[in-house]
This record gives sequence, C-alpha cells and structure tokens, in this order.
Amino acid sequence: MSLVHWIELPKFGDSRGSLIAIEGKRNIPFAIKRVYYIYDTQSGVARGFHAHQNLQQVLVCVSGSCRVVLDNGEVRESVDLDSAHLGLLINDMTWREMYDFSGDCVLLVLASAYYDEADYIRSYEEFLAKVEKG
Ligand code: T46
Repeated sequence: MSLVHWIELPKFGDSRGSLIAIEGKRNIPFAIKRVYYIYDTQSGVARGFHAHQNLQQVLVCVSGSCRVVLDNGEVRESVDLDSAHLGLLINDMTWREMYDFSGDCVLLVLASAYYDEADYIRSYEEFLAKVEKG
C-alpha cells in the first residue's frame, strides 16, 4: 500500500487569479490545531528526519517545490511537492525527510495537534523498533 495520500484542494480561479480555501474536518481529515510554514530554506539543506507518535499533518507546497521521502519501516517512497492545490497527508508513525527545496519554496503545514517535542521520534533505529513492535 502506498504511503502517498494526496488531498485535492478545490481551486477557485477567475480572471484575477487563484484562491484555495482549507477547512479542518472538511477538506482536511482532522481539526487543525496548528499551522506553520517553512521557507527561505538554504540550498542543499535537508529537513525532517523524524516521525511522530500521534500527529497527522497535511503538507502543501504553496510556492516553489521540494521533495518529501516517506518511510513506514517497510516501504520508502519519494514524492515531489510542487502544487498549491495538492496536500500530502502524513499519518503518525511515518518517518519523513524533506529535500531539494527550491529558493522560492514555501511549505505550509497543517497539524492535528499543538507542538510537542515529546511526540517526536528523532532516531531512525528507535522508529524501526517501535514499528516492529506494532
Ligand atoms: C514535520 C516537518 C514536516 C516549534 O517551536 N513549533 C512548531 O510547531 C514546530 C513545527 C517547530 N518548532 C521549533 C522546533 C525547532 O527548534 O522549530 C525548530 C525547527 O523544527 P524542526 O527541526 O522539527 O523542523 P523540521 O523542518 O525538521 O520538521 C518540521 C516539523 O517539526 C515536523 O513536525 O513533520 O516539519
């Protein structure tokens, strides 16, 4: 089963340009408790390298592009984010790495929970041990 779950965000466009509306529990499958965005990422930098124990997130590349690697301990998949109307849903216990940020990349992230450092698994070995245990 693929780890890549896209959410199509409806685009309202007219002669003035485009508008996308995001609503928790409507076009996003959870109540949105937190929003953050990653931008000005320096060339060659990679981010992420962790999993979450209890967090769902949707990543939307609202400008530019980047690449996201997802890994559930068995399957590893790489996906390009370059569209403001596509959200990438990442469920908990999924290892993620982000690469190849374009200079104009703005990566918007919608999260199901408030920030909690204790929710992060930052060691790949620890992540594998946890998924193997089930
Ligand atoms: C994720 C990927 C996609 C906060 O104080 N509050 C926050 O809500 C977040 C997300 C981060 N921070 C602080 C913690 C660190 O001192 O911001 C700093 C950078 O965070 P981090 O190194 O975790 O950033 P990334 O880009 O590696 O990962 C982030 C999210 O943390 C993570 O949940 O899934 O983006």
